[in-house]
Amino acid sequence: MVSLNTEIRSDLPLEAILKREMERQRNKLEMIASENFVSENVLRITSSVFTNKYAEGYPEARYYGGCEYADELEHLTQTRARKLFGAEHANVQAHCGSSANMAAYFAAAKPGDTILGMDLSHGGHLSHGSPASFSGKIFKTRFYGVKPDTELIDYDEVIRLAEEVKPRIIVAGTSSYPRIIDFGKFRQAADRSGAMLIVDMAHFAGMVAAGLYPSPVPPADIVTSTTHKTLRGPRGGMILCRRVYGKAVDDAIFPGVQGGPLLHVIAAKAAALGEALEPDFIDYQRQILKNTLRLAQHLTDSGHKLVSGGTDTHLVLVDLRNKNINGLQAEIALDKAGITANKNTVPFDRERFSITSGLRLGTAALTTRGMVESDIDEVADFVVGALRNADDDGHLKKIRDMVANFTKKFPLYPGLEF
Ligand code: DSN
Repeated sequence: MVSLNTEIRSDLPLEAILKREMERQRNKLEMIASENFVSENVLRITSSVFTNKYAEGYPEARYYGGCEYADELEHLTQTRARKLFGAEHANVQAHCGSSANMAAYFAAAKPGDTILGMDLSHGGHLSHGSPASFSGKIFKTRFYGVKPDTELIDYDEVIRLAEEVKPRIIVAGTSSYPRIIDFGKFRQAADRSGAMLIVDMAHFAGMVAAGLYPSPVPPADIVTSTTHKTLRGPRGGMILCRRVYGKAVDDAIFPGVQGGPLLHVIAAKAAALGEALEPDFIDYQRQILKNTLRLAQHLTDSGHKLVSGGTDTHLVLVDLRNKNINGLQAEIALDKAGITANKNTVPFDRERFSITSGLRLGTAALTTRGMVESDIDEVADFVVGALRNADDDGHLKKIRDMVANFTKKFPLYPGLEF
């Protein structure tokens, strides 16, 4: 007879994988700028019974019965998202950042219309018009970038291109740009060209929530985000917009792009948004900024060139072209030393995306583990040591042992098996 499990059956091969992943997260330094560690509460709620429920549609307008608590849940999550970001309308169903962006584009444009986005190799994102993504296949695309001398966004070029191309959509938002974006300039470009302004705030949403980064809500018409980066929620997406675009955005997510929402993830988004509304979330974001500045200082002092010369955010982008090592080699060396990070193109990079000349480093996850500036001093020593000794496996192993010892000071999910 097939029945509901009343006890948890052991599945040894699967459990072994989960335990190894837990140990990896515990024993290594997580410096991927787009990753974080959710609270134990968010982790618990991500695996709630809402994983069992279908709820296609929206509160009070579902295509399934039994959605009364799903409705309450979605209302609560929307309310928290609106409150946290001061938005008129929130859609919390997007499964990820790319589906949030896809829905935002469909709400604002028709296939074949033109999107003006940031060049991927200058810090943009695949879903901002890259020919490799749906965005570059469905829409016509043009790109702006950074200035060669300052490596800051060339706002004059944004305005000039907007006036020339008359795009339907201008996308502002980045995945490896370490500086604050001037949304006022983008609004100006949108107004002059009659475009809709969509801001993808995925990377810096946590800082926006804390009031430490200028809010795009407004001046953007539509704002998309993931919920798992600096916002420190479950893996997922979200869209905020002016009320006037609410129906178009909702229709674009469902039935336009997605089917049933992931209610268990929406529940976890509610928990994370609740945490972000607490005053200590501002302290957390402040500490991220202090930690990144300290990391930037160490890297600069040790002769590493940082794109744009520094950072205003949770990440730095190291330009390795003066160091006789490429991004891939750096990523591998750091990994051997117990540090997880990713290779990344730098502006005007001549290397392929699979190699790159840069290394992106973030501090959001380290800060969640409780690290402050004095800890970042040690982290920076590990990073610089690994970059300097990238060919020396013995040295990298020594750093890895030191890292494993160091991370013990910052317990991660104590008591949890996986
Ligand atoms: N892949 C994410 C990042 O690492 O920035 C963006 O989607």
